[in-house]
Amino acid sequence: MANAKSAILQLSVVGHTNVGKTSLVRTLMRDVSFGEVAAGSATTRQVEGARLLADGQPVVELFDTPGLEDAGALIEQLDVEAGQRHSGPERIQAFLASPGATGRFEQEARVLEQMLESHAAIYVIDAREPVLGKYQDELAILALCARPLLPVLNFASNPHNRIDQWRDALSRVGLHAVAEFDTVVFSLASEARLWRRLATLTDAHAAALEKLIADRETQARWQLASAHAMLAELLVDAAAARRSARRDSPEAIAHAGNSLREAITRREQQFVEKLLELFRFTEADYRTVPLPIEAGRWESSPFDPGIRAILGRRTGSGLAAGAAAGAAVDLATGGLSLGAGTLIGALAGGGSAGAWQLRRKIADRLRGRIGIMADDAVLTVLAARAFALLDAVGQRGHAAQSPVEIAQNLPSPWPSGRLPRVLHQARLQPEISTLNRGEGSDADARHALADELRRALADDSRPRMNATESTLP
Ligand SMILES: Nc1nc2c(ncn2[C@@H]2O[C@H](COP(=O)(O)OP(=O)(O)OP(=O)(O)O)[C@@H](O)[C@H]2O)c(=O)[nH]1
Ligand SMILES: [Mg+2]
Repeated sequence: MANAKSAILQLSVVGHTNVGKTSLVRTLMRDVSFGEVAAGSATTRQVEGARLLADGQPVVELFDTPGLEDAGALIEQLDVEAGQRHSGPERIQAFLASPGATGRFEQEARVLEQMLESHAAIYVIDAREPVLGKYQDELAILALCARPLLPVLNFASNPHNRIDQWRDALSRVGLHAVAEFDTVVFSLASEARLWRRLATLTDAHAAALEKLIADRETQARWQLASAHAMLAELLVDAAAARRSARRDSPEAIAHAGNSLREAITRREQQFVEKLLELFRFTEADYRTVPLPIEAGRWESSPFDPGIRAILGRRTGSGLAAGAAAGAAVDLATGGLSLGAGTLIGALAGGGSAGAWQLRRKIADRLRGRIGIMADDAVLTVLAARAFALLDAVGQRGHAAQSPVEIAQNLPSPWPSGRLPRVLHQARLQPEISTLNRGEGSDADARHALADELRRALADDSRPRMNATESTLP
C-alpha cells in the first residue's frame, strides 16, 4: 500500500470526464504544458503523474487520471465480478482482476488502480452541473476504494455554479470537507484552503501540506515584488528616454518622435515577456494561449489615439502632434512647447535650482534643438497596461485557455492620482535611460529612482485593473 511505499503524499485526481481534472493539475503545478486540456470528453487517456515541490523537496505527487464516463454500467460490472462476496477495496480488486478491467472498462480500471495506490484523492466536480445520478454512482464506486476523498467544486467563479446543491448532496454521503476552486480564475487563498481541507483528511501529510502552502505564499510575494521592480524600471526607463531634433525641421522632429515611440514600444514588449516568464506563462504559451499580443507584440501601441483618448488628457500642440510622441522640451528657449504642467512638474520634481542649471547646460549644448520625451499620458498608459497585465497574470490559472484581456477603460494607475514625482525627476536624467543611444550607463541612478518608484507604486490603494473579479469565498 502507498503509505508503506512513500512518505510523499500520493494524490489521485479523479472525476467525471471533462470536469477540469487536468486543468486542476496544471494550475496547482503552475505548468501550462502539463497533459492535454480540451473542451470534450475523454481527453486524458492515461494516468500521468507530476510532483509538487516546496523548497526544492517533493511534497505531493499528483496523478491525473482519465475521466469516468459510465459509472452506472461500472456498478453493474462490479456486481457481476464481485457479487456480494467482497466489500470495500476487495470488491474493487476483484473487478481489477477480471476481464472487464482490460476490456470495456479499461479506462475506469486505470482510475481505480491509481486510487488504490494513492493515499488520498481529489474528486473534481464541475459545479455548474446539477447533482445527477451518474455523479452519485461515481462517488459510490470511489467510496469502495476506502481512501480519503476531497471533493473540489471547480468552476467556482462561474456565476451559474450550484455550489450549495453540491455541498448539500456531498454532506449526505458523508463528505463534509469540500473545497471550492477555479482552475482558470486563480486565487492563492482558495488554493491554500484546498490544501488545508485535504490536510484535515490526511493527518500524516498535514505538515508537508503546510510547507507547500508557505512555499506558494513566499513565491507569490517574491513574484509580486519582482514584478513591481520590473514595472518601475520600465517606467523610469521610458520617462528618461529622449530624442532630440533640430527645432526648425518638422521632418527631423517627426523622425525623432517615431524613434522614441519605437524604443518605448520595444521596451514595453521586453517588460511583457519578462513578466510572463516570471509568472510561468512562457513564450510558447502565447502561441497556444495568445495574449492580446500579436506575434509577441501588444496589438495596440501605447500611443494609440483610442487609448490616449480614454485618459481624457491629450497634450496637443502643433509641435507635439508633429512629434507624435509626448512632450517636446524646447531646450533652446528654456520654454516648453506644450504642457506647461509637464515642465513645472519636471522642475518641481527636480526639486532644486540644480534642475534649472542642468537644463541651462543642456540648452546651451543643444541650442537650436528640441528634446522629445514621453508625455504624462504615455507614461500613464504604459503604467496602466503594465499593472493590468500584472493583475491579470496574478489571477490567471495555468489552465486558462483564453487570452488575457486588458480592458480599454483602465483607471489611473497612480496611487495619488497624479504622475509620481520620481518620473518627473527621471525626465531630467537622460543618462539613466537604456533607451538613449550611448547612455543608460548610469544604471545605479536608474535603479535608485526605480526603487523609489517601486515603493510608491506598491501602495495598496491602487485600483485593480482587471475587471474579472474572483467570486470565491
Ligand atoms: N472557465 C473554466 N474552465 C475550465 C475550468 N476547469 C476546466 N475548464 C475547461 O473545461 C474543459 C475540460 O478541462 P480538462 O482539464 O481537459 O478536463 P478533464 O477533467 O481533464 O477532462 P478528461 O481528461 O477528458 O476527463 C477545458 O475546456 C477547460 O479549459 C475552470 O475552472 N474554469
Ligand atoms: Mg484530463
